[in-house]
Amino acid sequence: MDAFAPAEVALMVESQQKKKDMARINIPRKISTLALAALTFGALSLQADPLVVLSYEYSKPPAENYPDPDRSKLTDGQTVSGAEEPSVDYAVGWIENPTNPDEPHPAITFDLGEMKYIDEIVISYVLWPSAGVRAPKEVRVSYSYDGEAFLMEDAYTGFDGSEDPEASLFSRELSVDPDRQAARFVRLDFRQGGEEDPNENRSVWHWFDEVTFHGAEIDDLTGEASSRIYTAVELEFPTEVGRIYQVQGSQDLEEWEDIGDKILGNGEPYQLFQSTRTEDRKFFRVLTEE
Ligand SMILES: [Ca+2]
Repeated sequence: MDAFAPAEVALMVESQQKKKDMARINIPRKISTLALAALTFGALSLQADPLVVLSYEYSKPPAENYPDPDRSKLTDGQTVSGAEEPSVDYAVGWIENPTNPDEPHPAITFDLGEMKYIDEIVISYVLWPSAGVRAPKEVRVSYSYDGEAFLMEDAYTGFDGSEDPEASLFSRELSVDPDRQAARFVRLDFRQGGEEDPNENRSVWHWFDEVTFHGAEIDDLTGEASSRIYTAVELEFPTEVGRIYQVQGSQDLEEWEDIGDKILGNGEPYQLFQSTRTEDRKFFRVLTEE
């Protein structure tokens, strides 16, 4: 049996309509500020600066003749194509047998030092087709906050293995877009391109000469990430000891929904705080029973 019969509601509203039992409140949807816009634009401009790489590790040591003993070749700003004299000395590489599917893939894990927002990763890879240095087939990118658990593996296949008429040894870039991924560690897991390789029964080289990360410090983006102002309402109504109350809300004065549980009056005013961030307007009423 419904304790709040329509007749009781009508009686209550009629008798105390202009007091506290029903509040009609028009609610603005959201408040925008110029300060928010300024923060957003400020954050976007930060993307131009590369993120600092603290260190990186290889899952599989590079080949002896194209090594990276100080683990600096991928972050020193030098590339084969950027050098006055293109040289294999700028590259770090692995030789792989495309016909052996069990051969371990080279993976490189970069440590950005702390959690950062990552918007773009630019991988510079080296091509020297006449020497068997070819584009990888794909790179699988995964992310971690602690260097242990890696999540969100995405595969990118945009490597371009076509030759360059201007040079026999050159580097080329692949840009991948993680869409503002937050991470401290990024792992690039390279897969060989045996199927498309014209010499697919021979071992092929995969060489890399630079990897850069673009994004933003998370601290710089707290304004964009968390600054929102939404409206809410605070209702208050008096209660009588032993009387039971039920707050209801409606957007059209036709359909009413209970807000929270029934309240047992204690003689003190009762306060209720309600978020209204998803609603243009809302009406409230309090039902009671004897
Ligand atoms: Ca380099």
